Parts: sequence; C-alpha cells; structure tokens
Amino acid sequence: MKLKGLYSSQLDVSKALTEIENDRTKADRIINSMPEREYFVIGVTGSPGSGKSTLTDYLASLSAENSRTAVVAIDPSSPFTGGAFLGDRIRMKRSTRDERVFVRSMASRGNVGGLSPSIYDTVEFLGRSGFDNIFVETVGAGQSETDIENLADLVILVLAPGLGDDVQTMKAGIMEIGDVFVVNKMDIAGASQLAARVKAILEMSGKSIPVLLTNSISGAGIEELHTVIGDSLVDLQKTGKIEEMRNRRTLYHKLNSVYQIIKEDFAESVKLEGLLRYLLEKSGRLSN
Ligand SMILES: Nc1nc2c(ncn2[C@@H]2O[C@H](COP(=O)(O)OP(=O)(O)OP(=O)(O)O)[C@@H](O)[C@H]2O)c(=O)[nH]1
Ligand SMILES: [Mg+2]
Repeated sequence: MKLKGLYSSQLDVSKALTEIENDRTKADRIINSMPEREYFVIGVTGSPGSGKSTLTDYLASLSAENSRTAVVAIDPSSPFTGGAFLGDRIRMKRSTRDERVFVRSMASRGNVGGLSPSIYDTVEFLGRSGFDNIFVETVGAGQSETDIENLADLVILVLAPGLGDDVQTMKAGIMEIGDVFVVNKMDIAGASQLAARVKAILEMSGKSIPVLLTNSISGAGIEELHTVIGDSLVDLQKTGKIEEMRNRRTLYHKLNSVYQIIKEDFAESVKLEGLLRYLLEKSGRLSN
C-alpha cells in the first residue's frame, strides 16, 4: 500500500491513531495539520453473528484492487477492561493477510450506538492519510450522535437466517438505516425466504433499496455487492448527497466533541447532576 505524506507506513498510521484515540487535543492538532481529502465511509452493520466481519473482509480485499482501503472494526467493549475483543480481527483473515488493506480494531466504549466518539477523528485521519474507501463495521443501531448513520455515506445492513432475524421482531429503527440490504449465509436454509420478506417490507414502504444474497465464505454474491456499493457511491456523489453527508459528519463530530467535554469535565459536578435531574423530571422519567 502506497501512502504519501507524513503517515506513509501502516505503522505510522497505527501509531497516530493510538494518539488520536487517547487525546482529543492531539487528535485536533494532527488532523488539522493535514490537508482535507475526499473519501467514502461505508458502514457495515446488522445482527451479531450475521457475518459482518467475514463480509467486510471480502469486500475490503475487492475494494483494495483499485482503491486505497481501510477497515475499522468496532468490537463490543469488555465491561471489565474497556478493551476490545480480538474476535473481529480473527475473522478478518483475508484483510489482515492482504497488505493493501489497513485494519484497525476499536473499542465501542459502551456507547449505545456501538461507536466510540473518537471514530470521527479516526475516519477523518484515515481519509486525510490517503485512504479512499473506509469500511466501518459495527453492531446494530442506537440513537446517539455516534450512530453509524451519522458517520457513513452508505450503510450496508447485514442479516442472516437462523438468528431469530425475523423482520417482524427486528429492532425498531434498524430497517430504516440500510441503504443496501444483504442477506448473508445464503448457503443456510431460510436465506431466500428472509430476502423475500425484506424485499416485501421495503416495497411496502415505497423504498427501492437493493437486497442481495451473499455467502461471505465462498464469496458468492460479493462481487455483485461490491458493484452495487460502487454504483451507489457514484450516484450519491452525482446528486450531492456525499457532500451533504460530509457536512453532516462534520456537524456530528462537533456535537460529539461538545458532548464529550460535558461528560468528561462536568460529569462529577453537582450542577450538571441538578440539570440532568431537572431534564429527567421534565421528561417524566423520574416519576415512573
Ligand atoms: N454458513 C455460513 N457461515 C458464515 C457466512 N459468513 C460468515 N459465516 C460464519 O458466521 C460466523 C460469524 O461471522 P462473523 O463474520 O464473525 O459475524 P459478525 O457479524 O462479524 O459477528 P459479530 O461481530 O460477533 O457480531 C463465523 O463463524 C463465520 O465463519 C456465510 O456466508 N455462510
Ligand atoms: Mg464482527
């Protein structure tokens, strides 16, 4: 992988990312010292165990054939250590072997939306370092400023049969965030039925969203998915949506920084507790 500028090796990128994750002020300094660049963020989300890591791994290798590609895998944080499990890295054998793909694991730090606040800095740094396609794997959807929706230009929602992934029982809101739907594990019974149900629901809600079947172990359907992603990104660029997303990402990055400052600097403060109590009371949550 050839990168130009200050962070020209994978090791330099890794070291800078560690600094960025640990120190917000340093993060700003590093990022502001680099010129802005255009890049795409592709979110991969969906049910636990649906094959997100295996699929992302395959996609990243395909993407690396003609674009500089990075993968950020968000692992659920261990509640005890705050660290990340190694699981996703292990399931990204192809990318970790593929020198052209840069892979980074990040802890989610217990955020409901599944993303660590420093994800915005991580992605912006990777973009400015020369990566064109940045895949971000995360579990599920929450309702916070760190949600994948606010970060990614395009969200791939991965489902699989046999996981209790019945469309009716799916977490509220999850169907809304997918720009491309994937029913992975097409080799397992029930995959095409699940895809048909998803299609029917999307049609009912008047959306024309692609629904694809894949097997991320054999690779079946993944070239097609890769093409759909590429075409969708080009469409988004033509219609000005990428620009819109970039502005939205910047806004959420800022909101998140403010939120972090409040959390870190004022969490202990009696005043903040008073304010939170007031807001809770107003929302009626304290009384029930
Ligand atoms: N049969 C079959 N198994 C698959 C397929 N894709 C992934 N798997 C297997 O499903 C299991 C989960 O795959 P992962 O890629 O770790 O799934 P994930 O969604 O990233 O899981 P979490 O990050 O833990 O939520 C692994 O044992 C994979 O080998 C597929 O297309 N078919
Ligand atoms: Mg995973």
